[in-house]
Amino acid sequence: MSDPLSVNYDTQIPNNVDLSSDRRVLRALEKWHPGYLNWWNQLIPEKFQKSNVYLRTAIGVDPQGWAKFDYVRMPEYRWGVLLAPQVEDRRIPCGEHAGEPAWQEVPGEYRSMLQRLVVIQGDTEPASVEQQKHLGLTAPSLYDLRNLFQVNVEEGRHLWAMVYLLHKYFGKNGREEADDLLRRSSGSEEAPRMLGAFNEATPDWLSFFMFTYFTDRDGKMQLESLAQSGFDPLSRTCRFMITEEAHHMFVGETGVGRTIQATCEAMVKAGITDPYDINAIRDLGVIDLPTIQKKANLHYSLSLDLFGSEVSTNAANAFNAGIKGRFMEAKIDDDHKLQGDQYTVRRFTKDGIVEESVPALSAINLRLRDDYVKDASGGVKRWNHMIKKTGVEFEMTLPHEGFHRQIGEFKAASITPEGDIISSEEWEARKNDWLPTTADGDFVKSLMVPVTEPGKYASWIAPPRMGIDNKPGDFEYVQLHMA
Ligand code: BYC
Ligand code: FE
Ligand code: FE
Repeated sequence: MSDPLSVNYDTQIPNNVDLSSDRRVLRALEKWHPGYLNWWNQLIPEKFQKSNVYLRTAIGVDPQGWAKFDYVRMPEYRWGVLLAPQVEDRRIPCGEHAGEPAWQEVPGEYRSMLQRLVVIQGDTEPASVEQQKHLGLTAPSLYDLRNLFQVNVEEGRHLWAMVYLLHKYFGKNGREEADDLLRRSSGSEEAPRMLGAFNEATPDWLSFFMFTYFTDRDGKMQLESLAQSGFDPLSRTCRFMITEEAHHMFVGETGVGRTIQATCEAMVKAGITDPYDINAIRDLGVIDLPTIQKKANLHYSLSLDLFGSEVSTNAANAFNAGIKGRFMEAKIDDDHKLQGDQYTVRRFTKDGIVEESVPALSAINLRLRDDYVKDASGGVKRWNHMIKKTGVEFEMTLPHEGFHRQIGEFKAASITPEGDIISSEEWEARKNDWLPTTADGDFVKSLMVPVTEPGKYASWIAPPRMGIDNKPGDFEYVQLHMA
């Protein structure tokens, strides 16, 4: 048995799960591998495939020093199968089996439930790369281009992570599902991705930053809850994925922050004090704050949909089975079973939005979403602090939970960002004030010109405060292949 903290490169697929002595799974993965490479190579424009990108690659799962940075050509990236180290004597943390030893094999009675969750998780990973496939062509700097590709290769690795579980633990069914993960594609008519937000376009870099801030954060929350799974291989897989996820959200938070910074600085320099003087602000080659707010409204509401219905028997069953836990389950001070407990849900009724107490088990999705909202508000505070420091008067906000929803309690409702219920006619008349219009999108797109000189940035975004891996400001993060 190899050292579980380091990665074994004996096989084509780097791993810390001893693949070289697990012939059946190794062969299945080797059969899946060419389809994966084909998917990757068709997706990412060729000139980037041939470029040298300064990427981090996971070389172990020790929290101290798990990654190494180096120039890589992306098709040669070592996508690996990495599980966090096994915790000795780990117990099922929640539900009716709480306290029993964690499962090392799939418990038969929960097989289909587990497989469904692994497939949904696996489906989102390649979907995000598909959504972002055009962005390389308009990167505002080599620094940002590198960050895009870093996120992309890691989402690719996350797909590998789920495919490994399908091959290892779910037999023929699992292998078919693994193939289907490469067959569906984002936005496709015939075979779309499974969850709503993953079929939406990511048309420009501001959307990319909003996506990595808001939607990757749903990823973090879902992974946190799957990391609590009583099915130990899933728990260990997700624990390691969370380590990588932090950078994705960093890219989002700093990307939005740098966009805001460039706007505010340009406004101050030009002596514009009214953030709604949109044409004058746009003439400066920056994105006006109200448009940034609209993009945030869109991506936040799409991301809330990813938590499923507030009240859900699927979620209750998964928690009760010990398949999915709550955020920070182990740190919560209760019996971890929730039998007889209550949780407050905001429901949309004919009397308006009312609070109702429901069995806590049924409100697991909402509880995770409430934790998400707290988590997502941190960056918004930091953006506002940044705006304030420039002297511009504007505040970014997160819209009401009922705003622009397609899943759950509020899907039939028309609700303003402030939380007021309005008629569908009024919604139609006012939605352009709250969500990006075609014209907003066209304007943002007009700013999306590639900047490829090291250390230079497009007009609409400020340079980062620090380089990746402590590199200097003019570091050549991508050595572009010149065709
Ligand atoms: N779109 O009881 P309900 C990430 C379906 S992101 C379409 O309300 P449940 C990443 C649902 O499937 C994290 N359909 O919900 C981020 C069900 O259908 P069936 C991804 C939806 O099951 C950025 C029906 O509605 N991981 O990693 O309790 C970049 C009723 O469902 C949607 C996971 O999501 C939707 N938004 O909860 C890269 C974790 N919502 O079965 C990567 C795994 C619900 O009746 N998934 N439906 O046909 C889950 O835990 C749960 O499936 C969900 C839904 C939380 C998604
Ligand atoms: Fe991911
Ligand atoms: Fe991610």
